[in-house]
Amino acid sequence: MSKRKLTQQQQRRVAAHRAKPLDTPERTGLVIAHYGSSLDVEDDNGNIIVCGKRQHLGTLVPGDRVTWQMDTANNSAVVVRVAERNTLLSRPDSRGELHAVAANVDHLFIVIAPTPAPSQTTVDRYLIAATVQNIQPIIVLNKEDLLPEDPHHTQLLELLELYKSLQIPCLIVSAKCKSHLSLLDAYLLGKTSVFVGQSGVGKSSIIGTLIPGINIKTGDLSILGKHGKHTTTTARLYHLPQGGNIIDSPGIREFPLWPMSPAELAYGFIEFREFLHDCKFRNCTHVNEPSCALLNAAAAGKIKQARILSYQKILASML
Ligand SMILES: Nc1nc2c(ncn2[C@@H]2O[C@H](COP(=O)(O)OP(=O)(O)OP(=O)(O)O)[C@@H](O)[C@H]2O)c(=O)[nH]1
Ligand SMILES: [Mg+2]
Ligand SMILES: [Zn+2]
Repeated sequence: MSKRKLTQQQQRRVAAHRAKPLDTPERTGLVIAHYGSSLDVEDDNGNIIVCGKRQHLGTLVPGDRVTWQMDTANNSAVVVRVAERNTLLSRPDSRGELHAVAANVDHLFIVIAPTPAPSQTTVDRYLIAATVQNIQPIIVLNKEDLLPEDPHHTQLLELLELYKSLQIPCLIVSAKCKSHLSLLDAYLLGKTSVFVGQSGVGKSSIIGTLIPGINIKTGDLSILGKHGKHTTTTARLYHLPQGGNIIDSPGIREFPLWPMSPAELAYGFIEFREFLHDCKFRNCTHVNEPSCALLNAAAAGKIKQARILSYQKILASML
């Protein structure tokens, strides 16, 4: 049976009816997760309310503070407003379209591990996203227990040294052995943090260890490797018993960046900034131009070669 098509006027009337103000009391809440158009919203008493939302609100993500009301006619709850966001972590999909991941985040925990092996450009992309959104990044090397036998042990520690030299906090932990996890407390307590990183590095395992008793799925690496599947499929916010929120997010293989100019990209590498105005050409892309202040700084050892290479690799991937 074919669906009867509504005329434009009818469609407008339907939309106006749907958006009609409700006369039930307005209540505040925190978005915990979203599943398609359905949201898990925590009310002020800690109860989870499954809500729909007004269409014009766009995507709402964990960390969003919202106002919701009961729609008694439909016996459902509806989010009617979203508070202005302090920060928003977004990531583009393979077509370059930006998608919000988490809102009102203070700290971005970039989780890496000996397996699956980290990609420096992925870490650098996350660092740029954090810098642009004014979110403090922290790098966590998980699976410390695997380090001694790891053939790339030295490179991994060198990578951490590189980020430490850029004043980025770097922590080494093991969710499995529950070792050194208290190092995270200083950044977690009273803050909203989001955990990101490749699939299988142990984001959900760390969160499950930090908050005993929560129901959080962790994956089997051998299956992950075979099918490229993610164990965590949607971002979700958890409360720390000591105060603070952690948002777990689905892992990805490579974190793409939204299209940006060479100038914006270079600005995202914090240690490049002091050299950026000294290149001979104002539109220098810092690849092979003569009298490039950045390349000169790298040659003089003032900037790490690995970071220049990472910048050039990300730039090339955007062209
Ligand atoms: N040896 C070791 N294995 C760990 C550690 N932490 C986690 N794992 C294992 O790593 C695998 C993946 O862990 P998850 O926590 O599901 O990884 P994830 O980063 O949440 O993955 P996605 O949800 O797919 O993004 C599981 O088999 C864990 O048991 C650790 O400290 N040491
Ligand atoms: Mg997970
Ligand atoms: Zn230059």
